[in-house]
Amino acid sequence: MREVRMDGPYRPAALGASAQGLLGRPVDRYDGAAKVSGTAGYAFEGAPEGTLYGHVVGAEIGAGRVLSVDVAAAEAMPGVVAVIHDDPRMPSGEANSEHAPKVGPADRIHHYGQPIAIVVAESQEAARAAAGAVRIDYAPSEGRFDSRAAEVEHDHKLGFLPTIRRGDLDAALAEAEVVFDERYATPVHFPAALEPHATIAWWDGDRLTVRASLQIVGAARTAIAVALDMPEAKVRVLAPYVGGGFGGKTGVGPETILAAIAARRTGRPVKIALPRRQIAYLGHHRTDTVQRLRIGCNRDGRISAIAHEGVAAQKEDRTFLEPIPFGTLPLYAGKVRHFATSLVRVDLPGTGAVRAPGEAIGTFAIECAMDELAERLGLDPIELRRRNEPETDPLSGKPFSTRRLLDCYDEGARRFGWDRRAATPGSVREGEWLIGAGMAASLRGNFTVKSEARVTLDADGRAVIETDMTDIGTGTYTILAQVAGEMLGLGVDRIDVRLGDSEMPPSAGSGGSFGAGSSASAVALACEDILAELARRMNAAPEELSLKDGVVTAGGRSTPLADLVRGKPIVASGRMGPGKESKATSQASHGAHFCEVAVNGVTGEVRVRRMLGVFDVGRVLNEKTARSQIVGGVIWGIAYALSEDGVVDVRSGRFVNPDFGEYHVAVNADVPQIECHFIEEVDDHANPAGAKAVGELGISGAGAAVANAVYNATGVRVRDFPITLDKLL
Ligand code: MCN
Ligand code: MOS
Repeated sequence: MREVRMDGPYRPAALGASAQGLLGRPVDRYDGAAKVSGTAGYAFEGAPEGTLYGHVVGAEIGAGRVLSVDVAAAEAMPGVVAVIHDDPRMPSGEANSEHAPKVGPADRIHHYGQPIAIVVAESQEAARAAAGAVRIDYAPSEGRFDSRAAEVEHDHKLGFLPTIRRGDLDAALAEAEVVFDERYATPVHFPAALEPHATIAWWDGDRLTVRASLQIVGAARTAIAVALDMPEAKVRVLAPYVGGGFGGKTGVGPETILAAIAARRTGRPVKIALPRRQIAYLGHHRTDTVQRLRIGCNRDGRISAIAHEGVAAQKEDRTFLEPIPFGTLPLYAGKVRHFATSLVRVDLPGTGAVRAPGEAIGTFAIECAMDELAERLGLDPIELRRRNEPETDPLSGKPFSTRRLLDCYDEGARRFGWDRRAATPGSVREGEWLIGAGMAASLRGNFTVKSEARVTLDADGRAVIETDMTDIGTGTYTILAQVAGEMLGLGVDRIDVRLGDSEMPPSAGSGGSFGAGSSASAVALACEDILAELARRMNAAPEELSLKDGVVTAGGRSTPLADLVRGKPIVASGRMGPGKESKATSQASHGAHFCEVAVNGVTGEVRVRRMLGVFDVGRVLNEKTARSQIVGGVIWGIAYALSEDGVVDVRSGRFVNPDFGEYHVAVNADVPQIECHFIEEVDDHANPAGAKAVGELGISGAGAAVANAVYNATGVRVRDFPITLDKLL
């Protein structure tokens, strides 16, 4: 086992050498053919013989108690095998590593849609039909469904981002020559992954296997074991292919626990895929927010004080809290700094991590505020940002590991043609269309998370990579093959990547945009160990070794890799974890978004015409998949700015629009050409792969760039998102 903790910068020599030029290349997806040909086994597919179908019966009130459950009529329906509502471990909600689910008969209703029973039948249709025949009597009570009306708690212990109060804000604002103070609001957002939350569960004696759609296999195994009160060693979790998660699958949905309960009760495998409208209630969503942004500066725009405060909602038994000002923390200079997220308790489904928790919606406030402030000061928005670019982390004083934000502004401005933007809002017209341009900074914190991988080099000169890491559409399969191929001198067709199985070495999982850097590093370290062993077999020093196309050369001698392996495969493991360096440096990925919109002067319709961004993400592991990640994030930004709007019926605690018919994610017609460029600087402080966060970077700031462009086009500043046409007229 080669273990490296990031106690200092570290770069494996074979990555530095880049002898194959493979890492970073826009290699096609390793799993692409399997996906497009329908042979990739997603959670709901390829069930064992005799698998039954489950359908969850959810509460039809938002708060109160269950008085009685009558399953007789449902049980009598054709094809029904069991209707379960009395299992002592019935989950009332989602489980995750920070939170064991509430267990026990679900007689108290915490939110609309909470699982009350599960119907198991021979077909999906039979299960669903019988679910409608389960009769439940309720005693409803008053619920807290309106987050804007609920009591605000400032003093709470929720979330990972504590309240930060540095310096005397009131005094600093009183002294400032210019004071900016505005409020912004964002609505509920659903993660909206295309693949529904789905599980197949089966038992072999007292051993449980679940194949589920989830992001973090190891944490899921723990959560399942806790929920079912069984030893972790007896739970196996498989997630080889995941059709998107976007944070919504970081935990374990109640459907997974229910499938396991139903499989135990019936003695047969059970599978459940949640219908779209149930996902909103049984999964989590992003809280709506109200945010206040205060900035004090002098007439030159030099910031002396910055305060970003917000209110986020959560249900009673969960500990997550959207870290609203997270992205603002290291973005701009300024001595006095206040950051806080207050809490409102609501009787709605839980809020949780959705792509870029904090930054995705916090950047609406800070990046629109910077745009507004620039205009008040008569400064170009990029110039205002430039004047406030900190040299070290403005909160901790730590050096940045790498930070190329100014370069992102410069290159973005040049490529976009920013100098042609008309500074006066509403001044460019094309017929009935008003044209505008806007920009915003992008930032996503970078985390280093313990990750392990095993690499086996076999006698055919092929390498096998194993780790419990997932590929949720991100490109994990491809980048891990590239890392091993780069270091071992093999084409990606000589590498087998096996992911998403809790029996494999534990990884960081896909979350927090730490997955690629962490798991690629673990694979790199395992490969370093293999190289050391090959060197030993060649009687050479590792640095003398060069590998290409399956041939190892050292000291003028060349040997086929397969000959060196001879019969017995070489097996090596790598483990990477955070260390002193991770704490000593301030780490984030950065970028700059540029946007051009056309707003119809008659109808208020907004069309995004062009988006362009330049990003600093450390080493780019695969130019194609990294670009896809950014483009995906930018599309989210467009939708957050213009259409995504989860509406709560505050009388009932129901969502008004929990499906794709009514909850409007951006579709092709909403999305223009998106350009994405990288400024590459390998970040040796971050992890051995030198790679920083990408998955959640594209969304950060993208919506604000759209909002700022809409303002530039129209002169109308909308601070209550999304910017629907009624708000522009
Ligand atoms: N990458 C790269 N160079 C880097 C870093 C990453 O080329 N320096 C590319 C790789 O293809 C890598 C991908 O970007 O597989 C994402 O890497 P990373 O930023 O480390 O993110 P994770 O692997 O941890 O993936 C999770 C992240 C998160 S937290 C959310 S939310 C999100 C996201 O990725 N959900 C997604 N992107 C998503 N993309 C898809 N298609 N589906 C989701 O559900
Ligand atoms: Mo991403 S919201 O951290 O899974």
